[in-house]
Amino acid sequence: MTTVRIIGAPTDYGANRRGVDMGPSAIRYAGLADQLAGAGVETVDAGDLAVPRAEERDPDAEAPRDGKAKFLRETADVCRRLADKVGGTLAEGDVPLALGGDHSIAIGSLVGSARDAEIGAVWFDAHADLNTPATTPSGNVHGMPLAAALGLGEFAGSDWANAPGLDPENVALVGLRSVDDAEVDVIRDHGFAAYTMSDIDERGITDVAEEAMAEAAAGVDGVHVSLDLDWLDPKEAPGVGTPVRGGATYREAHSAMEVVAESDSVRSMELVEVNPTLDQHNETAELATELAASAFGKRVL
Ligand code: EXY
Ligand code: MN
Ligand code: MN
Ligand code: MN
Repeated sequence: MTTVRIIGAPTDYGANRRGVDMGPSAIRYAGLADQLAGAGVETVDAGDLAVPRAEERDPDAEAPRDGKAKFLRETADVCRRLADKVGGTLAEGDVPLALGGDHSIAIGSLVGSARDAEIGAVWFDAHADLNTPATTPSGNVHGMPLAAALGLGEFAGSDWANAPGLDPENVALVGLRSVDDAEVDVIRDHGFAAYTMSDIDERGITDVAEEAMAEAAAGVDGVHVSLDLDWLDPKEAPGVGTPVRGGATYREAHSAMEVVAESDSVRSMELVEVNPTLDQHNETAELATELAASAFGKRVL
């Protein structure tokens, strides 16, 4: 039986809105452990990483040489510790499930997941998260985690952000609809498998998700599944800090997670960007728990 170890990373250092640090609590309260039990997996809760409040820190304490990245020192500290937890979980034979927090925590998840392995990554997100300190329009690190883990731009050679076991040919982005010009160039230059909402409209989610998982899993030890709740349409998932209209529907999201489960290649996963202060009756957190259960194999029959 698979054991999923839940690791909370209650950060909002990388986001432009406060409140996403309450995500782990909201997701647990919404019934994550029960949902996963329904998928036939055992869960162990490793608790939350200790994260100092943003108000107590200086966002510009460690300015990058080139460009802007707020709370970079704090983000590095959280991601180093998360990488240790994720890597340690895998070393013990369990599957790590990280709960954000904003999407900057993915740097820690990816570095930890790739510690002793070659991995792929599938990125369910409205955004590409491929900015660097030099290209970011906002300075928010939640718009940079994929670039960071791939060691792009100012992240090249980083001792905490770069995951050498992750290569661009094993990265697939699914559901794109808000991509900055500099990110479009990165996608073209590196040849990522990138699927927009229009691709999903034209081909259907099952076809797109199957191809994305196959791209991510080709020739590697396993796949990290990064689920940013803003991948879904804001009508389904209102409790996110950077909503973008025209996202995945409830059924499309479940179908995609069912494809994820069927691929039998999930090595690690994260649920990020749930912001309870913007939610309605915790429904976005609830949806996150349901989608995690589908990704770990829950079926009606
Ligand atoms: N591309 C924009 C930026 O870098 O500021 C917005 C990024 C939002 C990232 C969200 C969580 O996925
Ligand atoms: Mn994201
Ligand atoms: Mn996003
Ligand atoms: Mn490599």
